[in-house]
Amino acid sequence: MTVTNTDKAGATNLEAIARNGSMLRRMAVRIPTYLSDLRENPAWLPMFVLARTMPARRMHWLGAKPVRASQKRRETMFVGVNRRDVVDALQSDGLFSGLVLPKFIHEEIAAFVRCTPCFGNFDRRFEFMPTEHAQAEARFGRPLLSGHYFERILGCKAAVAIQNDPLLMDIAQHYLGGQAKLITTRVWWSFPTTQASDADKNLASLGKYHFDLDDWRMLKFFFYLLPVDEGTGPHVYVRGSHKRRALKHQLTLLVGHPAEEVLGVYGEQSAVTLTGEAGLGFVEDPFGFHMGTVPAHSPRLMMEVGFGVSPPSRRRFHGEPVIR
Ligand SMILES: O=C(O)CCC(=O)C(=O)O
Repeated sequence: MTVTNTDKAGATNLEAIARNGSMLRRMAVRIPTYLSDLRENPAWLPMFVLARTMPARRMHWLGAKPVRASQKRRETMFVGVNRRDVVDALQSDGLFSGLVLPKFIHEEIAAFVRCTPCFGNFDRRFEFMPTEHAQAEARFGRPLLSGHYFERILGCKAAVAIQNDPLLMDIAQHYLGGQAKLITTRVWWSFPTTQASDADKNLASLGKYHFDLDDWRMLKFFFYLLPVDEGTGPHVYVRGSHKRRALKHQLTLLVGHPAEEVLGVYGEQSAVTLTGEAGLGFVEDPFGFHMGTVPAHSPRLMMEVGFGVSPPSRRRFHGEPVIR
């Protein structure tokens, strides 16, 4: 069969239509959450519009306050970590990996979540035990890509101890400025599952490079609570993308962009895939491009502690979007 230029152009148009359709579906799923953020805090809108542009961000960073020396020194659970090294790496790469949780801490959280029901795909109607994921998919008749604990995780003393560890606040203040405050604490599973929809992957921030626009300046600490290898849905971060932005990634409505487009700007070698033992922690500036990947064989159990500079949103504190 001969393929003519008209056939090729037709195929390219169809691909473009399919891409745009998927892009609109990805955006549509977040709209109820955006509207709720706007109602809760009208200052969210200028942030959401402007914080994607480098000039506006730079202006905002100028408002970073100096850190006041604390009177009492509190013990951290993290051994052998130098705050200055972490902040230097964040400033140059947007990423520091090498925080290690004590064994008893990640084991206590893993034990707590194994006997606590979680909510599938961020939806409180899909409540199930994480050990019964396959049965839950059959019961609810849909793929369940994630299982969140929302506020339930505050019932676990070890998770609260991580959230309140003084080293995290110290790093956050020295990176974001003296205004740094805790804005998220969440623990969730990402499950291997087939046929998850684009909308579910988008809500779970899986499979697509994106940057976060929840605040003007943010920092996220992530901890693996079980071992993570290539098949367990590792997190990927694009080094340097937090401080250098192509114009097309500033003047865009979308926070998610295709891998070839992102890596075309920053280079394949800038993408760091974070694998490691249970307890591995890393911290990133989530304005840099990043994503989770869909686990191929084993569920991933992850904790996030996020810092920002604006008052925390009630809804977002445990990572809960608005589902319609
Ligand atoms: O699940 C992950 O590794 C990614 C999480 C993420 O993208 C986010 O919190 O913004």
